[in-house]
Amino acid sequence: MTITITAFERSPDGGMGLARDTRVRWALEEAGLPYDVRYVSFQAMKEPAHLRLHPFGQIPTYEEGELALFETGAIVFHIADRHAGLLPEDADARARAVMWMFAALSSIEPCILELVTARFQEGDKPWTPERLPLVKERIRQRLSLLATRLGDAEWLDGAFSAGDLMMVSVLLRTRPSGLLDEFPGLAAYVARGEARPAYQRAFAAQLEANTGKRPGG
Ligand code: GTB
Repeated sequence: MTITITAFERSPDGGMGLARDTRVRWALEEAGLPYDVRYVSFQAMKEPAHLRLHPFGQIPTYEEGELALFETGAIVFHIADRHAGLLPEDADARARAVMWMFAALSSIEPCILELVTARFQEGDKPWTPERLPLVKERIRQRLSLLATRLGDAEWLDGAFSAGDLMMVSVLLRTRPSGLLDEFPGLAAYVARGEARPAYQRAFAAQLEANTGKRPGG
């Protein structure tokens, strides 16, 4: 059955791979699934046809036959649950991989999004210079604890899983601020994720869609 996802017609990051369609593309590539992309403008995202797919008028969405999903956590879990390669067979290991997906989305991503909001949506507010250091410190606290837990391990819990895919995707958003490089262990972990051929294909596809160029091209 054909899988169709939605992505920004023009991502505000110009193809850095930070928009959330990249994590869905990555999961599809890891699972070896072909997919189509429907590109939507900011205006089209708020129109009834797209709102039927995504109640909050955002990307990405995922359609497969009668099934329509939004929320990258749900989409990546669906792909990982139905196809080999992203979740372990062992039930306990599988539960832990899902736990790491949730950790990425609910214990790490929110403080990173706070920084995005503080800089880009509230950057002109008078309180921003005072707020930014507090927001950054909250991210540092979380990253420090995550770095301690990861230690010298290659991945968060044994073999690469959807938990790592989600964590690496979330951590990538700390790179532009310089915060990721403050944690060399996490920076190396993210680099291992980016080195995966499936990630490379996902990144190249979104780059080409946004710039017309292939990586290095
Ligand atoms: N919880 C949802 C999920 O995980 O699927 C969040 C979806 C979401 O935030 N989608 C964003 C969106 O559609 C795109 S990814 N925004 C448009 C809108 O709300 O009107 C967030 C994003 C946007 C831009 C960059 N960037 O330019 O670097 C990075 C990430």
